[in-house]
Amino acid sequence: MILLPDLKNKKTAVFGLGATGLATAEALVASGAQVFTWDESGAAREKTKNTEYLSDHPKNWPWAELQFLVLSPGVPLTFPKPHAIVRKAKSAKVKIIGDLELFAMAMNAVPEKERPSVVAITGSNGKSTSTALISHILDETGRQVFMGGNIGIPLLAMKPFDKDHIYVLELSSYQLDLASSFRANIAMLLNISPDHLDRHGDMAHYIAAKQRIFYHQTKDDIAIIGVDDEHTQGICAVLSGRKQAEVVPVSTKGALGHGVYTLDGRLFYNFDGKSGEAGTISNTATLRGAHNWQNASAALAAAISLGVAPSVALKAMSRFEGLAHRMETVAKIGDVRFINDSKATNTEATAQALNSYENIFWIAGGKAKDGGVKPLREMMGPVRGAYFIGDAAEAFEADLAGVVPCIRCGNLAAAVTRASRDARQSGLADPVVMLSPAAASFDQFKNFEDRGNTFRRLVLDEVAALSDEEEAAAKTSNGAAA
Ligand code: UMA
Ligand code: ADP
Repeated sequence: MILLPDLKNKKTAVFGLGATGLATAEALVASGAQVFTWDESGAAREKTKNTEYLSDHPKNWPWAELQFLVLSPGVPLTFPKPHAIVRKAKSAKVKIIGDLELFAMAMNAVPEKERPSVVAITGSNGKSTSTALISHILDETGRQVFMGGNIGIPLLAMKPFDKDHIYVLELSSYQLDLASSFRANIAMLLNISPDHLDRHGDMAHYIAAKQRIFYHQTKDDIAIIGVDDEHTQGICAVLSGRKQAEVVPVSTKGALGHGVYTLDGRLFYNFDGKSGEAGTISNTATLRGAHNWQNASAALAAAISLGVAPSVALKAMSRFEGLAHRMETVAKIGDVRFINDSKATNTEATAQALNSYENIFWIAGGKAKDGGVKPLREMMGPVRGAYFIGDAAEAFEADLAGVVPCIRCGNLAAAVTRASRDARQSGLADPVVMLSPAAASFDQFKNFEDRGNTFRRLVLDEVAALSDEEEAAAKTSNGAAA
């Protein structure tokens, strides 16, 4: 765990006792602080039994003495409206921070020359893939690499700092919104498309939160930025003008005079006085599709910046196993491939998935985000049938009716059965049944992992049922032959 400086006997508060809150409370206690916690769920509060950070309702907290309030990322700070705890903290003039700010406070307390390296990754899509890919490359090259943040291991539960460590952090817009002194040696913004607008209010606020990843960088630092969308292009122009850190643009749409780019499935680099071709990425199955080439290009830029030879980075990428729930092949029945892309919770991520295959039997829906799926109308070329589930089903059908055959299935089980049957009977070459929801999971599932795991189980049940049927048919025909 990471210990925090100057908190001995100081009073602090933590609101929200999920992964972030629990790790934060433990780190604060271990740092000598007195910690007051609360969560609106009784079950979450139960977890504080037998700990030194017992829950007590915020009305009983010593507000006048609190150093700060650590807010969990899932608690609304500003939109749709500030949570009551936010309003209370503001009226009591108590600073509101997140776990990223505590990570920064711990790092800033280390003398500069003894600090470990920090690589921070954000973007609307591709954060987890890029974070895991960079960690994998560094791990293969023998570095002491630690991966955490929004990807699952809370920031303060990571290994204590050591000069030789490299921390590779996936950061969400919620975490960035609650940090004011965080500095990354290598900061990466992959792309920006509409997401989480319910929490940020509008695109301008969402973009502002993402941009915070570059705050506090100095001329010794590297800013890696995807320039394939208009929002990040604007940010890249501003950063380049500011000359605060070395800016390394990344693209999959064409050659760059300065930066890292993919052209015809090959990766090229041209920055920091080095240029050349690193190798071919298009034959790495776990990094299929232009969106993954964006992740690979950005990862190459980070690896080169940390002294890894480009060809060595490429070789490591070819051994990347990929992450579950991101365009993950879970089974094949005959010619039909079943793909779990449950992590595609917005239209941009689903657009990438639909662009990567032909003859798709597409399962989508869940808890819709602002804007629906109208932007996907032009992506329906390879889609042979759309099978909608969850709260969003009706709205998705209204957005895509007339462009693609739409079938409302209610739940995932019905959708898998129907899509699987249609794909098998289609007679098309290499059909694909793909769960790529373009929506959040919370209407029917605990989270995207639960949704993806349910899909995998349903598909494996389907595989078992079909092989039973085949066996029975073979027995019958053998019997008939006898
Ligand atoms: N809670 C309240 N009141 C509220 C909201 C929440 O009391 O108004 C309580 C809940 O009862 C619950 C706890 O807060 O007990 C949940 O806290 P949280 O929603 O902040 O989630 P954590 O468990 O701390 O997980 C967070 C990230 N979740 C969010 O940002 C929503 C996890 O990212 C991350 O892995 C974890 O910290 C460790 O860093 C998940 C995620 O969905 C993967 N992230 C979003 C995304 O990727 O799109 C940003
Ligand atoms: P995040 O952590 O930002 O949600 P993931 O790597 O988990 O990103 O991928 C989430 C979804 O987005 C998956 O469906 C994946 O196929 C898609 N995706 C991955 N990388 C990108 C990218 N660079 N651009 C757009 N979509 C992407």
